[in-house]
Amino acid sequence: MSKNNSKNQYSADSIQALEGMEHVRKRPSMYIGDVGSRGLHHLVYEVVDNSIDEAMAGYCSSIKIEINKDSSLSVEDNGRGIPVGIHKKEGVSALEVVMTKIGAGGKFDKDSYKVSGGLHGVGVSCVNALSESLTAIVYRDGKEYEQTYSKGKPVSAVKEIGNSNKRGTLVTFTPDKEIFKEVTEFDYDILSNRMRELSFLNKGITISIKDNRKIGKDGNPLYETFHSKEGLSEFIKYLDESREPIINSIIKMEGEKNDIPVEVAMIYNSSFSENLYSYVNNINTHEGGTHLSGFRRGLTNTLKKYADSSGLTDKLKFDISGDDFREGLTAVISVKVAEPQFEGQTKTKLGNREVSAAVSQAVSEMLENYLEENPNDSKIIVQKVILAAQARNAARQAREMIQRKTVMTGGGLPGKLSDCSETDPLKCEVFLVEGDSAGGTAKQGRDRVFQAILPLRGKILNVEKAQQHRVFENEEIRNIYTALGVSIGTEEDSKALNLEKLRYNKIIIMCDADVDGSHISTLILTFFFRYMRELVEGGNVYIATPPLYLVKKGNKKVYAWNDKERDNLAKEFGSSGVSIQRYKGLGEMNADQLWDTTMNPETRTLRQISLNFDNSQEAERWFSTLMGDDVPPRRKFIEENAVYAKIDA
Ligand code: 0RA
Repeated sequence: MSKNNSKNQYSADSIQALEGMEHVRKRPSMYIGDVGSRGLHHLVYEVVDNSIDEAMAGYCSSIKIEINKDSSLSVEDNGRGIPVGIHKKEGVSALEVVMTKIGAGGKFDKDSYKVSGGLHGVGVSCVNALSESLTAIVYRDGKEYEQTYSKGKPVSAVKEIGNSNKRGTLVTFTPDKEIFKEVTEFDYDILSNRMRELSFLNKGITISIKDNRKIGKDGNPLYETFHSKEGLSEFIKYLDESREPIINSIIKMEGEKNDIPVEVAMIYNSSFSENLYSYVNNINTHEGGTHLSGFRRGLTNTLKKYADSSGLTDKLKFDISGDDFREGLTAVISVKVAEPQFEGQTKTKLGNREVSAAVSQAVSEMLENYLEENPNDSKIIVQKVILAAQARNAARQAREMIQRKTVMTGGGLPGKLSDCSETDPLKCEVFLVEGDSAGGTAKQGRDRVFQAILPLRGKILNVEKAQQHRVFENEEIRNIYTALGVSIGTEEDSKALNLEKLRYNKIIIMCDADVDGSHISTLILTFFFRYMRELVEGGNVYIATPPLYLVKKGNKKVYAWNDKERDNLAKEFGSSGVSIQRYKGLGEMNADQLWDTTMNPETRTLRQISLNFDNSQEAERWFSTLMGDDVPPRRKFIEENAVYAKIDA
């Protein structure tokens, strides 16, 4: 760099800034977590967070997201607009500072209460650094200003490009394909789910999302708009849409405790599962932390006190545990913390000690009031807790029975399991097959070295509707546990899994390719989702995809997996002499055919079931809709196989 070239006379600060931006490009994962799908979508959240901050400060009411045809993405808000005047310290426009200086964010605006922040709170400059191009447009003071950047570096100075009566900021960026090598396209569903969530967490803001790449049936681009007037209580309604509430209203509170803004909403439903969602500065704290433990403590203490004083628990012969207070509970906890410390493997566990007491106090006050004012509901809750405690006690006995049995028989495998000869679990897979007859074909067709077969009898128990002890008493389910080598439950955590002795790396659900078959797959998946979630999260659970048709002409035989493939093949084969065989069930195929189409690792297609932070909430809603209490749309969902479309990798 020539010293005489005045354009290149960077101040010490801007050299540092440049280095910061280059560091982001060198080590993107340090800033956005990863460079896969999560990281890509994280870019959007980072930009949107700035607009949310502007809304929280009271200056912005609308945020519009558009996925553009060229796969860039735009975020527009109607806030004050990022200032464009010269920044005193930096000597360039404030806009340029915000866009090119790591960690600049809105910090120079002391009044703004910046808490939303991305997962790492890195700001929009980081998005800029990771974009092959980014354009920022600011509408302010009757004017429209623009600056463009490439890989984080300004391509031009801030330019006034015209007059405007709008106010706000519009950022359009194209993620850099040199950085995001695997996934470069934004996923509408991922983004819209997050926008819905943000609208519940920040009531009053209107957030819309439009996908110009996808034209819907009405000829318009895919579009949704989210606006929540009530915030968390609407969130609860959404989460529990297909569950049946057992109390009259949603219990909620909103306020500040020790200067920490705390918002909580909860309800009890007739299900047996616990659904807690906790957020810190709008970030889903998947691993929980001090706010969540504060919530649990507040809930347990208050309900225990109430139950004891009600006399309803006098005759109980066993203790009520923390779990019992949360059976059938759906709750959302949202706190704002000025300097959050995130811990844990995925940095989604809140570590700030002071938050625990704040939430615990807030919850105790909220619940005490509610219980006092709603004696009928209070009684219902206490009775539910007692039932949960009784069921847990029964489940413990059932579990101890399994454990005893396992010890006595030296951990014997279920008689129905046809095991493989390989002993390294990493190389082994097990097929869970519907029915004994299909099980027989699979047993003949498999490679017995590394493939095991466990036939399951008919429809397995719907665990969504059953109490825990019924699940543990169920023979088919016990066979799954023993075959997989997974043991269950410790005294503290009745659903804790011990996966150390997992016997197969791949667990493959293989059912008929018809309505009944997909119902059975869904039942099995529900079991894994509720009772062996770690295996789903770990990517160990798969669904086999048997073909629907065999299209034949002479000695040409080709399989088809759907109607379109079948029709295309028929066309390709010519008009006459084509025969089409529809497989009604796995049992109709012979062993060779089953091997070729569905079991042979070289030729089969497995669908890996995936579950991560981005879709766990949706999965939760799907399973409760599909498998919970009677809801009309359920059957339709199952028939359309929608569950696969939604939760597949
Ligand atoms: C700093 C100061 C001011 C606004 C903003 C930042 C701001 C940043 C973003 C990012 C996206 N949308 C935004 N909207 C506003 C306001 C200073 C003033 O006008 O007094």
